[in-house]
Amino acid sequence: MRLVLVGPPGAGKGTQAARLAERFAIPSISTGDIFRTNVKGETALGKQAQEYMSAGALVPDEVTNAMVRDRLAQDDVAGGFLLDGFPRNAGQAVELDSILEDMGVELDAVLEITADVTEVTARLLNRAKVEGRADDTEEVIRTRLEVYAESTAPITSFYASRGVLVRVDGIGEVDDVTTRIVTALDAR
Ligand code: B4P
Repeated sequence: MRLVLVGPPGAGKGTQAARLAERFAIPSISTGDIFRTNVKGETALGKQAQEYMSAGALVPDEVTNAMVRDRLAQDDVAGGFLLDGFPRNAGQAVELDSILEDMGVELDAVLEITADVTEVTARLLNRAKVEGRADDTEEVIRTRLEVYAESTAPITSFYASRGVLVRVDGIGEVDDVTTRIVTALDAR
């Protein structure tokens, strides 16, 4: 199974990615998690990413694309993978096509998890209280949602036109959303 997970911040990508990775026994690759680990470890990559992340902007494509290409060159993706949060704009989608072509593989599905602005804002503000993530403030959440609408949402049409897009409602209990996703993927 080779999957991409797309959805606005707070739709539940990271939450569902962990469950899907376990179910399909594939590695979950979250660009957001990789960046956060590097910011925490104060690596060169973390220093490059930090200012963009805390402002709610996308980390530049040349940094993100190179990082994903390296990650997908590792042995554990041979049996499949789940990309959580990549691609996030048209340039990254083109790069992913090129990486997959070099690997001689194709995506099985691009899973879009939907949730409205009111719901995702409430979830992220709640997460701010629990985890204290720097990009979960009201102002930065607004920017992240704008970036999603402008840069990321358009790539779903691109994947729909290829017939690989699977859209699932992300509102409701986490278990119910997982069941919806698995049912939708099985139906393909
Ligand atoms: P991400 O880490 O991808 O952050 P996110 O969009 O907020 O999603 P996340 O996976 O964390 O949250 P989820 O919806 O699961 O990106 C962070 C930043 O990294 C970006 O802004 C950008 O700067 C940078 N970045 C990442 N990828 C990049 C790329 N490709 N290019 C450039 N820059 C990139 O969950 C949110 C909350 O909702 C959680 O608290 C969860 O518990 C809760 N929740 C989940 N499901 C729920 C449900 N069904 N009901 C109630 N609550 C639920």
